[in-house]
Amino acid sequence: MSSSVNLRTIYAFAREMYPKKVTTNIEYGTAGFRTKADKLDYVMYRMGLLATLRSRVKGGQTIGVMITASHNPEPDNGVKLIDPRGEMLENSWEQLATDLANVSDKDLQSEVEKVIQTHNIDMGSASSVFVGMDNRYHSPGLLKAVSDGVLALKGNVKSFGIVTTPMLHYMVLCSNSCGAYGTPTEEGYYQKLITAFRALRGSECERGNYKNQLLFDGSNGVGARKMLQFLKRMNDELNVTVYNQGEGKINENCGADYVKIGQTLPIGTPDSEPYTRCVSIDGDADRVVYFFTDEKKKFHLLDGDRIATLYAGYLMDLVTKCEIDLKLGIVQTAYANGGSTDYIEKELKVPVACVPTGVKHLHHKALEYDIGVYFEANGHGTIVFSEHTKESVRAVADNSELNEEQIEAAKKLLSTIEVINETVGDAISDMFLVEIILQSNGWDVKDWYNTYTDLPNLQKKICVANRNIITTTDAERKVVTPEGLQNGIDEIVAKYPRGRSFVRPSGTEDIVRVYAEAATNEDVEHLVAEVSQLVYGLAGGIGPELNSTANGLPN
Ligand code: NG1
Ligand code: ZN
Repeated sequence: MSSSVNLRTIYAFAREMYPKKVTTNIEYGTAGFRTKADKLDYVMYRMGLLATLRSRVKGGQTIGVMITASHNPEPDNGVKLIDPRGEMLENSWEQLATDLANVSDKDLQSEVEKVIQTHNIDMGSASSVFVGMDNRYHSPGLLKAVSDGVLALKGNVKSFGIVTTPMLHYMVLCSNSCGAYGTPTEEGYYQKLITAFRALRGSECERGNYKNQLLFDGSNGVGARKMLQFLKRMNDELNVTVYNQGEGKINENCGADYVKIGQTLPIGTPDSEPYTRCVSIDGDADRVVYFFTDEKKKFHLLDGDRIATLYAGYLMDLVTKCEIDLKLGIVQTAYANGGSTDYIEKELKVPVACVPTGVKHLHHKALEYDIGVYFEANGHGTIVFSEHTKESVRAVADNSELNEEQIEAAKKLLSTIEVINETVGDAISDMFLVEIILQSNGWDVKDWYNTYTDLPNLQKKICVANRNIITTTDAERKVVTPEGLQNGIDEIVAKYPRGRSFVRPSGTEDIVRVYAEAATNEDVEHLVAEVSQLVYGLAGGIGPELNSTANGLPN
């Protein structure tokens, strides 16, 4: 190991600038590290160290560090590392991240040395770390801490300032693909998406029932700013009114999570005609949901399941027209509405897989298909295309001897690959593709909404002494421990037509989540109450049950 870095700097920096004052341990979970912003300085510094080590392990490829607490409230912040292909950090390194975050300042140097030795890292070798942040007021201070961590190991750090989470994922992949994925700049990102959007949308803005009018709730987050940047460059091709642009607190009474969980309009929604398309994204713009109100002002949600099915229908049509044999699949989690799963299996006739909650699980499963569409019901998702798919589609598009329709479909598919952010769910890119498809189908929200009916469903949060006594299997759909809980759930569920319920410990909050769906609103209320009662008793419930949240129920 050549070491051109004086590792004692690690402790000196930690002691002087980023001392660990917190004694409780923190865990790198599905959302990276996430907690109150004032407890994160030392974690950020240490993640700067880790990102530099990871970059050197990966032969100097760029690693991303995104500072955000996504849909969480303003006082929170968090950090996530991005791997070279723009993907979430590899599993085994999640444990290293947890270990590094929890050692004392004094042991920090030896923990770093351990990583260097285990991975045989040449500390004199090249490295590159990209850092980005959301628009919380404490993010710049945390970004400085990450940068100092990189500098302590004599790494190279580049700050992108305020960017959406998916933009930083994009930058990382662009940098590591030597520009093949796109230009690793903010302008490069806008131009890539706008060019593909234009190619697919053509000059016709309105078609059939599709109207070029959209209300966009930016959740007072970074996505609002970036949407405005897109619009500046887009000459009315998309008529978007952006609200919750940053005048209020991030995610407060607005944003995709608020809309999905509360089944309600975000604050500040402008008055509009019934059936006007409305979009809501979250604070770091990696989730998107659609919604509208009808003539009776009743709220209707079009969530991640709806977006996935819309995409799958469109892609199948293009693939068929291209006459290429490609395997398309949809990946969901247990939270996907049973109505959507039925529709995928019976109407679309597309294979559907169910994986545990957490984007990385969905992403990895989706990579098994030639074209993998994945979405969490909460609106996080994207499409991944295999190299084989890209090559075969390109071959059709370039073969002038084939018929026009076939070539046209292949060209459209190529532009679809360009408009989508393959690295991670991207609210704005996802929204562009939804708009393209609705326009291409000549659909308004009613047409989209009528493709299938969601089963009424409810979620509850239960406080228990130790949520980890609940363990699950079968993509979280069955409980393993505590004993008797699954049998109890089965007995309750059997009483309700189309009933389904599952229980799992949250990965991001200290609670247990109970999900239920059933044929009627009344049934689902009883079902979720009965299962919650059972969980409360068998898993050691404490305190009052927290808020219950409704999907598919009348307001
Ligand atoms: P947990 O808290 O593990 O349920 C939540 C979301 C996930 C995912 C993560 C990461 C639900 C039910 N769960 O996880 O889908 O988005 O946060 O942010 O929406
Ligand atoms: Zn997010």
